[in-house]
Amino acid sequence: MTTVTPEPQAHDAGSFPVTQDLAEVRFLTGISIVVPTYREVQNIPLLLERIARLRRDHDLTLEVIFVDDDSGDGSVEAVQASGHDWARILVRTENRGLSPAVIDGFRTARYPVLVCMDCDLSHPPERIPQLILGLNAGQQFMIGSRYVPGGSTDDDWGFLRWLNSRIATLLARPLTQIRDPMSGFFALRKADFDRARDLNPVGYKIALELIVKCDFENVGEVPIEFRDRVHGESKLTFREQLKYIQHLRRLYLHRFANAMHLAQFLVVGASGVVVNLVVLSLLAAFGLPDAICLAGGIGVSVITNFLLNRRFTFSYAKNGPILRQFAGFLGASAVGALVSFSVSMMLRTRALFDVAFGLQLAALCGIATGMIFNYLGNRYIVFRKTHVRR
Ligand SMILES: Nc1nc2c(ncn2[C@@H]2O[C@H](COP(=O)(O)OP(=O)(O)O)[C@@H](O)[C@H]2O)c(=O)[nH]1
Ligand SMILES: [Mg+2]
Repeated sequence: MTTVTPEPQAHDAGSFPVTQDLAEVRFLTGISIVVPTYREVQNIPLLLERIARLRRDHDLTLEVIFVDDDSGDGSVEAVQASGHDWARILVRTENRGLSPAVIDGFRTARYPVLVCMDCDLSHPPERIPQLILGLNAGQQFMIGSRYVPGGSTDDDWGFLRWLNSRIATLLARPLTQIRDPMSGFFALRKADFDRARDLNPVGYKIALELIVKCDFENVGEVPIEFRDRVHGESKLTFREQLKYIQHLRRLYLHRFANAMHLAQFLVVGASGVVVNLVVLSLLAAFGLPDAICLAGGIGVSVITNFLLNRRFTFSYAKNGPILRQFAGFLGASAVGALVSFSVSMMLRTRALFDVAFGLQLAALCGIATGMIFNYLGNRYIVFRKTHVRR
C-alpha cells in the first residue's frame, strides 16, 4: 500500500500546481472518466465545467461517460446541452444499480486509463492527475481516500454516518489494507479491468470488488477532501448497506476459500461438542450406565455434525446421495469415535490413572483425542499425498 502525497498547496481544492511530474500527465494516453448517475441533472453541468477546466489546464485527452439508469429528469439533455464532444451519456434500462452501471461504462470506454467518480461533486476531479500519476508510478489501482493524511470529510458528517463508514471499512480490512476501500473515486488500467473474471457486484462497493477480483496488490491512495452533495439526494439506502454484508461474504469466499471451509468445519465441530455433552448429561440424568451415555453423546453428535457439514461446510454437495455420503462420513469418523469412546471409558474406570475422571471431563478428553485421530487419519490416509508416478 502506498500513499501518493500531493504537493502541500494542492490541498486547497481547485488549485493544482503543475510540477514536472504533473506536466507528464499530458503525455499519457487518454482517460475515460465513468460517472454513474441517477437523478443528477443539477450536478451534471457543474461536474462537466470542472472537468473541462482540468482538461484545458493539463491538455488532457479524455472522455466522460455518464452511465444513467433512466433517470428521466433531463440528464440526457443536460449532457447534450453542454456541447462537449468528449462527453456522452449511456442510458440503461436493465440490471439497474451503481456497480453494474460502472462496469457497463468501463466496457464501453475507449481509452486505456479508467477513472470512476460520483456525479454529486463529492469527489474533486482536480485529483485525477494524481490518481494517474500513481498508475504511472507502477500502482495497479489508485483510490481517492478520505482517511489518509491530508484527506477529509465534510464537518457535518454526523457521528452515526462516520461510524457506519468506519465499521464498513474495518469489515473489509482482511480483504485489503487500504484505508478507504469504500471510496467511489478511483483509477485503473483498462487492460487490467478487461482481465477481471467473475465480477459480481452486489451493491455499492465497486472498488472493493475490483481490488479483490483483479487481485490487485499495489494499490495507492491519494488524499481527497470529500464534499457533501449540495444538489439531489443520496441513493445509499439501508437496503444497500445490507447488500454490503452479502457482498463481503462473497468476497471472503473468493479470497479465502480454503480457510472459510476449514473455519466452517471447526464451527460445526464445536457445535458437535456441545450436542455431545448435552446428550450424555441427559442420559446420565436418567441413571443410564456410563457406556450408554458416552456412546449416545457420540452417536447424536456424529449425526448433527454430518447434517451441518453437508448443509454448510460442503454445501456444494448438499444435493448428493445422502445415505452414501453418511456412510463415507461414518467411516471417516469411526476411528475417531472409537478412540474417543475408549479414552473416555479408560479415564472413567481408572484404567489409565489412579483417579476416576468426572463423566463430562472424561468425555471432553476423549473428544480431544478422537479429533486428533480424525485429523491424522484424514491427513495421512484419506487425503494422503499420492506417490508421483514416473
Ligand atoms: N447508474 C446509477 N447510478 C447510481 C445509482 N445509485 C447511485 N448512483 C450514482 O452513484 C453515485 C454515488 O451515489 P450517491 O447517492 O451519491 O451515494 P453516496 O455518495 O454514498 O451517498 C452518484 O453519482 C449517483 O448518482 C444507480 O442505481 N444507478
Ligand atoms: Mg455521493
